[in-house]
Amino acid sequence: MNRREFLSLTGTIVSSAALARAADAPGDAPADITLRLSEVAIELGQGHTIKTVAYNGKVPGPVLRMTEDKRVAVDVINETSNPEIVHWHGYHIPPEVDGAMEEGTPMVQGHDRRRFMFTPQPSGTRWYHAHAMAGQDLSKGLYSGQFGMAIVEPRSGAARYDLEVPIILHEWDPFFSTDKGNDVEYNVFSINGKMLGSGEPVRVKGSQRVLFRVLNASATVQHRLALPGHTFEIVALDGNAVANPGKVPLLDIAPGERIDAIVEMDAPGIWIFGEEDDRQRANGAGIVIEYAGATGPAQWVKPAPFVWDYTAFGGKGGFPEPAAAVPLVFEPRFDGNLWAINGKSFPNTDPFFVVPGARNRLVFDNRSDMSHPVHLHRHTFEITRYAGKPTSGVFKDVVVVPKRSTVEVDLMANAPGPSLFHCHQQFHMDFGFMALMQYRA
Ligand SMILES: [Cu+2]
Repeated sequence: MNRREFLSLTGTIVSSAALARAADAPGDAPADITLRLSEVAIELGQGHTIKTVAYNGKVPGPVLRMTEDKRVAVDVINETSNPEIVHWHGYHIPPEVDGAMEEGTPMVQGHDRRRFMFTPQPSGTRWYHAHAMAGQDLSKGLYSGQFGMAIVEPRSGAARYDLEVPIILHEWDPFFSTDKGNDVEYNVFSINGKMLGSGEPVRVKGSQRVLFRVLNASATVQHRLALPGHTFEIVALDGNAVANPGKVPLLDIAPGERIDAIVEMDAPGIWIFGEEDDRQRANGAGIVIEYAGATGPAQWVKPAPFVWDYTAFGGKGGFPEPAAAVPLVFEPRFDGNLWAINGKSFPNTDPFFVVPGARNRLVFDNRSDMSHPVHLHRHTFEITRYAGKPTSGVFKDVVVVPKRSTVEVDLMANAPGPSLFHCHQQFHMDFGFMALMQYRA
């Protein structure tokens, strides 16, 4: 990847005119996309109907398709009585429309509506979801049904595949699993809004190349997925093409992450594409893949041990020195119920500053005994060093920082305005693990 490509992937120059136009009032022209938030009852499987808030009456919300650089008007109609907000995850769009109140995007009040206008970029597998605080209320934010996939099509050049299948993970019926109330577990799991065995199977034919666009829309759970008899060719992470597409036996995906994987359908049968964990799979975390003409029950085979490593999809590393390097230290506070960045918990965290128009390095230093999938809004970053290992060509907007280790990422600071940085684990984000990135004056 050369410098120009790096700039085009990681940088979006946002003009002040674009900012002024960003949050227009609803006009007479019809919206390109309408998202209607309402309370719904969703049948995940027999005997498992849950009440939640969802987009357009469905869980997940509709798969939205946009074209890179083609401006869209999105109407958000909130039919609930609570203020809500829709975040466009993985987009380089202005803070007024990005969908984080901490950046200045307005909430959509209960029984109100608001139009958001933006120019989708960059292309790739993106998503949209609630960005409201849930705190101790496990019915709100990403614990709810407010999530969906959004695909930004490139202006030109399409990937080669025969069939595209979204795979969207979520959990339901959450509860606090420890006396201290500092971890959340779930009774029910779903893919594409259905428990394993309850929805329609994914129907494939032998020798097809299937692009699975996998999205972990979980509030808190990292997942590992396998499809017995098949391997995954990883072509993109968080929607961004990787430097070194490689084949792996399973997918490891943290909350907020996306993986685009091509699977050659060369093992006829009926298979469970599912979570490695037996309890989660038994409670819904899977989907059936059915070859044309195959019969019998769906098969599961426990995958061999495998260690997921982002750097397997990267190059050798080696970068110019950044204009600035920003250390960000993650630590638990008190009894572990509150998280801190550089010693302070949100809303008291200090903003951190990057040099406009330049390469900036963020140095994540995780001094806790948990891994954290950290997310930066409105920017794409390139992993430059992962747990000590240099790499390049892996562009992401969420990266798992393993416990007791450091991860370094570079970003081009080309999207002025505040950008939210936080752990995508809702129970961490809501309890202090959040800070604003600002551009130096
Ligand atoms: Cu976290």
